[in-house]
Amino acid sequence: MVDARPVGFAVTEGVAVIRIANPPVNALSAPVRAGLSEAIAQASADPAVRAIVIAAEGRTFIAGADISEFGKTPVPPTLPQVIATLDACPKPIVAAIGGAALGGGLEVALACHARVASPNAKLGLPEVKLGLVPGAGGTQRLPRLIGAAQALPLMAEGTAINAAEALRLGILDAMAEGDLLAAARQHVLALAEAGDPLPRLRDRWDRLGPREAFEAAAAAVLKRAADHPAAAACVDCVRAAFEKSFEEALTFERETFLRLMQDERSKALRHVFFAERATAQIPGQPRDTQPRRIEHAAVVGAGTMGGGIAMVFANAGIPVTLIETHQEALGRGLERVAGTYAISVQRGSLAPEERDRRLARIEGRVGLEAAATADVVVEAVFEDLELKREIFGSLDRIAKPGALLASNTSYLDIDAIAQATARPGDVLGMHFFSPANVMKLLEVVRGAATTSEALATAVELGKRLGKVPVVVGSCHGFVGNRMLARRSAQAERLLLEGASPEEVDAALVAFGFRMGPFAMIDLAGLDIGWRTRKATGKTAPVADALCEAGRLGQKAGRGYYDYAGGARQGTPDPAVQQLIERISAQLGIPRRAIGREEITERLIFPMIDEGARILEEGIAARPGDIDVVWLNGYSWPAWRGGPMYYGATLGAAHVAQRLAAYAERSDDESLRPSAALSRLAREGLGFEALARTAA
Ligand code: T1G
Repeated sequence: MVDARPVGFAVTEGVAVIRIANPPVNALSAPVRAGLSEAIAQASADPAVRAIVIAAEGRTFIAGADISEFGKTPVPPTLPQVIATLDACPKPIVAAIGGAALGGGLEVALACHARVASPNAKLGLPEVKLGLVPGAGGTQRLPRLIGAAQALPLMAEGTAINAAEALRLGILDAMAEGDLLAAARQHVLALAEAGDPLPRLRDRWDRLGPREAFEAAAAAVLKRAADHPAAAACVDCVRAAFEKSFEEALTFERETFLRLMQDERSKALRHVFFAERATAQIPGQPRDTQPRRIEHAAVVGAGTMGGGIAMVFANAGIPVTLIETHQEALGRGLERVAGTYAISVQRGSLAPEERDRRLARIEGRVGLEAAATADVVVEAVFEDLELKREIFGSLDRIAKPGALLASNTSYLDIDAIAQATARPGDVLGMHFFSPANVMKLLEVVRGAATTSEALATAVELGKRLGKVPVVVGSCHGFVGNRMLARRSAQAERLLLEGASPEEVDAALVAFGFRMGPFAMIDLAGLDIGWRTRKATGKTAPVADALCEAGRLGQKAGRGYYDYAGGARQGTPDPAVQQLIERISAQLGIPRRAIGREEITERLIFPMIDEGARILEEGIAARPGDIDVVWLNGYSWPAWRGGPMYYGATLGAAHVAQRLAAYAERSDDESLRPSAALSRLAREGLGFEALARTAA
């Protein structure tokens, strides 16, 4: 009978096993910290106990501090207090690490005298991903175990390493091939019998390694951490190991941790952590819905997207049939896939034998009949509704019963596609983002008839493919592209009113994006948007004029910018400025100098307004889902939390007021705040209020 408390205690043959059981990931919540502290004191005082093992139930060791407690009043004992108890224990303690030992979980293990792990263990200090530094001794103990120069990058990047690497580095003392607990007991008894003074990391100043090596590692971190205060703070904490006593350095680390805890970036990153996990809860879905088993996939269309999607399945170990209508198109598609893998092999990011295994999982076939045995079929053909309806009509006849039928369409009506079949319940959108084998976001688009089981299958499959699946409703552009359209419209409008492409791009880069809208369009190619606008009867005067002038972007050597000599970095082109000014004049739009604040707000605030409409229409279930879409599909800066999180920090009233002012100033009705946003502003409500109203 497992003790109801989150920490169990049992003594057998002189070894006290302290067992943490706090599902799902043994986070160090207040009850766990209290239980751990009591158990260590009990074991220390018990004369029958010669040695101690700390173990954990379930699939992880300890996933770290309980992030849901952050920002609340700390409940003693704090983790540093628990770790101080461990550190003061007069009896040998070994950590038995099965699964993940992350953050505070690794810090607990580092305070033990030794660490034994199973081969599947993962160890790391990921606090920096939450905008924090390790706050319970990690910045002092890890450098005293493996050297400061090796420890710093691990915590500054927050990467998790596997057990083999941890053993090689010296974080682990032994690997348990079989019974982990037995191996840990054996190790700790050997420590007890040796009778030597117990190894204490606090005393291993000698293991820090050369200061110069640390400073070189620090310089490398600081070069990459330009706008990442937590990574820079890791440098300061580890440097303290060279300059302060252990206790003083621990105090410095704790002060740094608590300061960063209050930082807006950390709050945003903690929001992202939970928002990304909340997307797995599909709105209105019975939690016990069982996803179907996917063992074989088919992808229809061997173009750029189809080939990329086939790679996603192959990379996840799922055999996939890549289907085309003609052999030559299929051949081109397969060559493109092989070429993409070859680049990864050349870069050293993919071993040749793994490349071969993945390629072997991709079978090229001509004709839709090849989809007959697939458990999931992803259509990735040209963005033409009639063509897609025709394909789904055929798939309805060919695909096996229960197969998931998905379209990769980026904006077309899923219901119209589903109605081409007699099984609309099995039809949904799986909108991958280009390049499909790289981008994390997967919009799972639910049709009116899509069943819960089909949705659960697509979400489960998305996670298995290494994607971040977000369930969205069907409308033009779903969530991401629908909000992008608002930003793109304003980007074009700002050009016509007097801003230059480089001023617009610079504003978004200063906001935190890696690239501005025009550099991004030049990279992707102006013809993609041009084709969509022509198909939907829309216009964008500047973009259309550039396309008509053959300025299709980097691939054409010029777009919004000039890429003379095949340059990757575009340079402003006076011809573009003249073209813009000419169109402004033709449209009778007066030009003026536009400041950065206005540019930034006119790019970002319409997206927030569109997000409010999306919530009210029920196209997204939660504001956080919209944030996850933009973080994983459009490189929204994670330390700003996402468009809806950012909007919430400003308040709906502020956003609405600014939009109304810009609408007046620019005489642009598209800037006027929507009814949804105006209601929130009037009633002083948060964006989640809209999600509740859209049942
Ligand atoms: N605190 C609270 N809840 C957590 C949690 C945590 N540390 N980690 C996971 N969860 C929840 C998560 O929200 C989800 O809940 C469920 O557990 C399953 O998570 C002092 C201060 C361990 C690799 O950053 O990386 O220690 O949605 O879906 O895919 O220096 O969870 O089911 O309700 O991710 O199997 C540092 C974060 C904290 C590790 C497992 N630790 N967690 O992955 O499950 S800061 C981390 C993970 C710290 C100290 C500092 C992963 C995992 P729900 P999941 P998974």
